[in-house]
Amino acid sequence: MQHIRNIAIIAHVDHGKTTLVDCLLKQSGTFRANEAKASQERIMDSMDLEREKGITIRAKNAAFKYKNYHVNIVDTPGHADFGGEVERIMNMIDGVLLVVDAAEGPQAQTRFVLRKALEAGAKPIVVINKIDRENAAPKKVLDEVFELFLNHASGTMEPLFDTITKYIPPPRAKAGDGFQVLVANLDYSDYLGRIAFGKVVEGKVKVGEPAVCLHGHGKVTPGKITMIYHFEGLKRIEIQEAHAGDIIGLTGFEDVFIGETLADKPERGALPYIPIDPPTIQMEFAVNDGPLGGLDGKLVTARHIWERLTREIRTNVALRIAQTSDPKIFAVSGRGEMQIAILVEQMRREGHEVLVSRPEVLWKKDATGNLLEPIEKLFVEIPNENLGVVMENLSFRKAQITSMNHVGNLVSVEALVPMRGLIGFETDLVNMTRGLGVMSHLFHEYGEDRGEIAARKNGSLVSMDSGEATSYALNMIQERGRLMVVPGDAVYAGMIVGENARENDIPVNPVKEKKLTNMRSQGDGKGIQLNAPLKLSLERALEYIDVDEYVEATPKNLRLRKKILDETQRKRAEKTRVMKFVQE
Ligand SMILES: Nc1nc2c(ncn2[C@@H]2O[C@H](COP(=O)(O)OP(=O)(O)OP(=O)(O)O)[C@@H](O)[C@H]2O)c(=O)[nH]1
Ligand SMILES: [Mg+2]
Repeated sequence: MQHIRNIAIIAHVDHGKTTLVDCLLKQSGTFRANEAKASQERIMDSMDLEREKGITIRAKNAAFKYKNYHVNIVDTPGHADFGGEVERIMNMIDGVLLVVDAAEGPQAQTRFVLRKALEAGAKPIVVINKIDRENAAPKKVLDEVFELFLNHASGTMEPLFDTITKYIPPPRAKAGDGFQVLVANLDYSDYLGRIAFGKVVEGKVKVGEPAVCLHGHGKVTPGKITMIYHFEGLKRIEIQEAHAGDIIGLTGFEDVFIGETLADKPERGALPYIPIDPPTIQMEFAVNDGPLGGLDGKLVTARHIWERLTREIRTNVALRIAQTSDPKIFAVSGRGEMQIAILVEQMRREGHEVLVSRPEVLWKKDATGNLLEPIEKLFVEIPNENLGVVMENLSFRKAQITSMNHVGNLVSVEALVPMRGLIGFETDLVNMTRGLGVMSHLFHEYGEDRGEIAARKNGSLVSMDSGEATSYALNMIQERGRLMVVPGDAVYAGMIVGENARENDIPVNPVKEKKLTNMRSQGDGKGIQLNAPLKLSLERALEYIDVDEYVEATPKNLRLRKKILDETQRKRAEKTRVMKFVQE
């Protein structure tokens, strides 16, 4: 059996099956040179009608020898009327040659016969045929054939399934009495409370059994397993008992955290605790108290924001939240501005309005009072040609390059960068590499203060009045910098309507109307050419704003504003950078 192979040739009509069988038979030396068959064409089309019409009507067997293999081969008809012939022979064979004309590409019958073959569990080999034809496009045809396979995912995926089961070893776990579960993820349900997900590392766990939670800081909480789930497809199925190696969800422990161990008894001991990266940046979430507050969103009060944040941290373990001395302001800490921006975006979609501050890093002090700041390990991969600008940008950000590797056209760079310097880097990277650069970062350590990092060089153009922006007014304002609003936009006093070309903030009046004394320019706006406004995405806006500014995020609008809207009050308040510290 080890030396037998049984295959069929399948294709759309006229794509060259029978001719290919000729070649296989002849080149494997099946006929002696003086045999009549050696010079005949389409040997397998032996019926008179087949020869007359030039098509195969009946499926037929042949065989050839190759090395010490005996290969049985079945030629099949491609014409749609004879599909039954193809279907019938499928239980004889284990593989098919799917022949496709390089000029015509896959056709209706190609699809049909491939489906039959895959349903029968035959392994396919694609043969792109007639590549000598004038309009042959073998590469394109190959792509098209690949598409066909994607439509039969169950069939093609089989080699991958086999590879997974063959190469991935069974779970590292051991059977026995009692149990240990290492918690790797959390979820929350209003009915069940906290659900801890993880692998049964040892033993077996049953519903109703007493258990303990071995916390990361050494504390032990006694409790009971109230429910166990495992996964079937995307569904969570309740089960009564789970065994070593299973990945399951458990309920019964409200304060279990990622990295901690659930076990049958304290003596079982905790598995090595894997701490998650600490939050290194913080942003303020505040009630939208601006004049347009509540116009777009339904969830606008401090209570709405706090409830939403509380719900978020039940499952999002990388975030921390805290109340501040101002009941309308909450502190949200996390691993990066993107992570927090995603939360803001979700909140907008749920109908929330919220003011969000610029991300500020969380500092620490060492035993002797020296300032320490979070240092991240940065990984960047960029095209060679962008190396110069990226390195320059990184050096402004106080990055210390630790390694650099050239692979083909790409360079991968590793660096230690203060988190402060990393804010806004992703946007720069995308611009510097036309989107080809990729980056990621991990917490490295709290290290010594890396010193001054240059911040935004432009001040803001701040509206001094409320109303609708007019093109007449914006036309004058755009002389001073870049606009962020368009005519017709609602603006208010204290709102940022543009970027000043200079470093300071200046008040502007975007709602001014032209006096209608000059008859010729009646019909405000005609003939005025405004430059395209600067439209910032949420993430970009968050890293763009200064310490005394907010992004106003509502379901329909993103606006930038000064924290203090009143001009006189704002002038009196000093723009000081308040340092935020980690709350241990
Ligand atoms: N240019 C070119 N023509 C080919 C090639 N292979 C086969 N043909 C021609 O294509 C036509 C059909 O060939 P067959 O071998 O009868 O095709 P088939 O798939 O067996 O056809 P059915 O059995 O009727 O479905 C014939 O005229 C062959 O000479 C090739 O590689 N290049
Ligand atoms: Mg044929």
